[in-house]
Amino acid sequence: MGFPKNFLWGGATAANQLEGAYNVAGKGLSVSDAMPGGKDRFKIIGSESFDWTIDPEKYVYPNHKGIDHYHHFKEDIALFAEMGFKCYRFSIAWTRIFPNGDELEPNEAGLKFYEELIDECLKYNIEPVVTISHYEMPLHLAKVYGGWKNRQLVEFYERFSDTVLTRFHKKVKYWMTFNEINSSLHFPALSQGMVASSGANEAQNIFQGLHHQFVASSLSVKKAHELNPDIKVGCMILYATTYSYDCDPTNQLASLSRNQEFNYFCADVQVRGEYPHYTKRMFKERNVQPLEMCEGDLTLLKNYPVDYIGFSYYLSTVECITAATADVTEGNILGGVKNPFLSSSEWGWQIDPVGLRITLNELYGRYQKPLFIVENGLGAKDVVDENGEIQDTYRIDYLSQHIKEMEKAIEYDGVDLMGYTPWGCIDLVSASTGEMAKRYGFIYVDLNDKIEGSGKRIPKQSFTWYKNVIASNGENL
Ligand code: BGP
Repeated sequence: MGFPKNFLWGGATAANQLEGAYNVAGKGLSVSDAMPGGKDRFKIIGSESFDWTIDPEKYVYPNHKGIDHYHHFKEDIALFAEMGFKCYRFSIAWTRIFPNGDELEPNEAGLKFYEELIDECLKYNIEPVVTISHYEMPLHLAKVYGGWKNRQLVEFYERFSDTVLTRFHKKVKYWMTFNEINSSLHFPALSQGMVASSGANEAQNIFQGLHHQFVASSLSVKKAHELNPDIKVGCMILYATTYSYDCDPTNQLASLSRNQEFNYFCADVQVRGEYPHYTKRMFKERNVQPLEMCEGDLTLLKNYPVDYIGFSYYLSTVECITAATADVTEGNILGGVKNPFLSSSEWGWQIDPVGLRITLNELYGRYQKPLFIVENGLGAKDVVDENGEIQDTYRIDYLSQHIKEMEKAIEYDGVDLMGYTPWGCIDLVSASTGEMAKRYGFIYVDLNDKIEGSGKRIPKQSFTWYKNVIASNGENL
């Protein structure tokens, strides 16, 4: 029993974080290409007011080189195959297909690259799982159009999405429209390419941008199903289970609101096809005026919901509004009242395997559609020992504890879980820090934060462990 026979074990990456070759074969600049590594990065991704006019070509930013997967994808996919991957989640860089985003014709060299990558996966019977847009929208669309708050983005995304769906619909069954669509509530610059317009209400822009993304996502679902009714298109939510600090009803209500607004708002629209009831409260509290919509938008959302719920899960958070002095975890990306029952990663992300079982139950109970954990993992500073090996037992512990909870959710709770693709299955540039030091992989890549080094790939201890997990369909943890 336990995991279903056809369970999709695999790993996940994103083009901007590993491909490198940022200006090769006609590729344009993306918002990620315009971001430095290190401390400055967090200021940018969390702010709507980043100055996109700084010329990224004058600097060497980490995403420009990544791990040069562009030139090493065959070697990397061979290693995934050696681990026994059933699927591989990656994204298509929008800027390889439409370098500026507003062209009418796609760049054939970009399409060809992904065709080869997909064929390489299929060669090993690895099912490709494609994210259409993962933090790599064309910089030109941010600079000139102001990002997703501009309705024109729907048309540009639709052209991009139609192009890749049309080209690859016979080879790729699983798709996702936007990576962590709700992350714009935290990182509008990275997620929506937002540029501040003077005096504008940031929340107004973010929700307007989200509406445009919802419409764009439904258009993708429509197109995909027209091309091939068997295709499954998912949403992708950044999910962080949020607990109440204590049983004070005031904190309980606050955590309920937090879960609705952060974890469910986007999924409610994308899965149920309509804006949820608490939109009223959210907009009122943030002084968001009614969104601009075109005729037919709401019908489109209703008619073309997603087929499954993809989500990332790394941590849980605590909501507390009554105690002004609650302890806080250092550097927690999602704001962090400390949970005394949990430990944290070096970056303050609170490790919570049971929270994953709770999440699976909450999501399945709410939507009754298949779930897919498309990101999970432990960022850590791995060390190569004197024998040239990486003994990442902490990562094995983290992953095995989460897999055990997944199994309970399937076996005892009856949740329909399609697959599991741990994040950064090969070391890559971190999204929040822009550095290599925060590693997630089963495969070590010999590069430092300045992307200097041999680039050599070395399987870690977790590589063999995960291979056994997959071979035993989750029995040998
Ligand atoms: C998610 C993103 C990924 C990835 C991951 C880990 O939010 O979808 O792109 O990077 O988090 O985050 P980080 O790299 O900041 O540790």
